[in-house]
Amino acid sequence: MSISDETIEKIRRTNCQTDNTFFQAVEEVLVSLKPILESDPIYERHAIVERLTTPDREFKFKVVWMDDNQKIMVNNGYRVQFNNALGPYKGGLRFHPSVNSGILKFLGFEQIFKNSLTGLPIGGAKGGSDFDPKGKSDFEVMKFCSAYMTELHKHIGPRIDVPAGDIGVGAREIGYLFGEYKKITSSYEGVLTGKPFMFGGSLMRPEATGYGCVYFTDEMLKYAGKDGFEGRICAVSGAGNVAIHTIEKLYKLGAKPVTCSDSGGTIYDPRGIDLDTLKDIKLKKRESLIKYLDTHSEAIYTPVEEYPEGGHEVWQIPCECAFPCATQNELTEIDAKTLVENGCISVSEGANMPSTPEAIEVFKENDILFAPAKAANAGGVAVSEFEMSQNAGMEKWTYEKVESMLETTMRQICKRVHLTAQEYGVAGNYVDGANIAGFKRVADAMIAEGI
Ligand code: NDP
Ligand code: 2IT
Repeated sequence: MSISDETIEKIRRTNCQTDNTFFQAVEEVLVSLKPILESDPIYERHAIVERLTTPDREFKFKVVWMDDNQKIMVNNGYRVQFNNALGPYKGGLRFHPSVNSGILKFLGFEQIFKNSLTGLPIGGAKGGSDFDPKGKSDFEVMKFCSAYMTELHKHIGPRIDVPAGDIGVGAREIGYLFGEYKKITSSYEGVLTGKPFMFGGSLMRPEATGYGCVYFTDEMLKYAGKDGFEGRICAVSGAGNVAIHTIEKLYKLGAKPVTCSDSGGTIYDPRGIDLDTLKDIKLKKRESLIKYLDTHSEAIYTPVEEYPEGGHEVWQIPCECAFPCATQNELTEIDAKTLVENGCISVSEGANMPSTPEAIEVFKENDILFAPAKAANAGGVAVSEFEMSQNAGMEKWTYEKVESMLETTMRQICKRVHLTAQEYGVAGNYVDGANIAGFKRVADAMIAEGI
């Protein structure tokens, strides 16, 4: 692609949005909320739905930085502050070429409900950039992060808005962002979570989302009378922070995770994914998953070009428990049908909105236990809030303490979702249970705080 083609493509992508994810997320929530909205007119009187679906404010800004060849690069930066009825705005930053304001609005909207479900004092936000960290040197990532923070710092603060990581943003990026914030403001404060431990990060934050998702699923299986993970074959998609730690926890509970995937393809290892190799390839070397074959000739790699029409290879592999942990809409109706045919009993969303609405319908029709993202992956943001508490108190909690708090939080969320679904006449429907329980807490706070 020539430079001018690249530029035109970027203008099209960021200014002529066809992105539908925000509407998809809102529609799902509104359908779930029908019973609560109909049972109490107070929510309509206070225009809660209109107020909840409109962000408090959205920032879009230019990020100019210089690559290692001294070429000047321009990206779009964003932060969407959606709702702070329950606490400071809180939510991750995503660095990925697909990022636009529509995707961030969907993620920010979901974050309000997720954060509410944790029971912790945090509001909902999301941000990021169409910057692609892939293939960039550490120095380039640092320069981009500094340039991004030059603008972002005006809008955030430990009691205002506390960003964290998401796709493409891990401890390395958070470290650079923190360094720049500190430099600009001369203030050493807990303005970001997911920091490296040596300067205020929480132990267990890297593991939190994946571990939390497995704890949630364990509890959900218990409620359904299908105890435990021992010996269960699991399919996991993704090969990043969430997927890796989901796999790690699954092993600890006796399960056998046999798949993982990245944007290039899927690995199926019938002996179980070798976690050390996976970490080495994706976390340490930041390489393609195809490298897994170098040391594991028994595994099968399927590149994306060979995925089934309208579906994804990872869901073709027979499993009892599925964990989509890569990105939105990565599990389609076709995939859902395949999972059902292959005897899958549960699907837990480690990623945000990975299942399409049609896929969720298939799960519902077939009584598959389904843990929606805003409940199942809330462990990450919960431990982020623990990090905020540690920073505010100048404390460092032990790994054991944080993990025990994470486990309790996830089991409590599952209970809240389970009981809410029962209360509203949709027992076993965790989508409705999560939406209603998340909504109720934030809506009641909004009413109490007035307009
Ligand atoms: P990472 O950047 O660590 O990993 C993302 C993984 O998903 C990578 O393997 C990446 O492939 C793959 N991926 C990303 N986009 C696509 C795509 N469009 N098509 C195919 N594969 C893709 O991100 P996380 O693990 O942190 O996030 C994964 C999901 O979990 C996201 O939906 C995120 O919003 C959600 N989440 C994350 C939390 C956290 O604490 N980090 C908390 C709650 C939810 P490749 O390696 O090739 O880039
Ligand atoms: O989607 C999410 O919950 C996250 N990316 C984590 C947010 C956070 O503030 O830790």
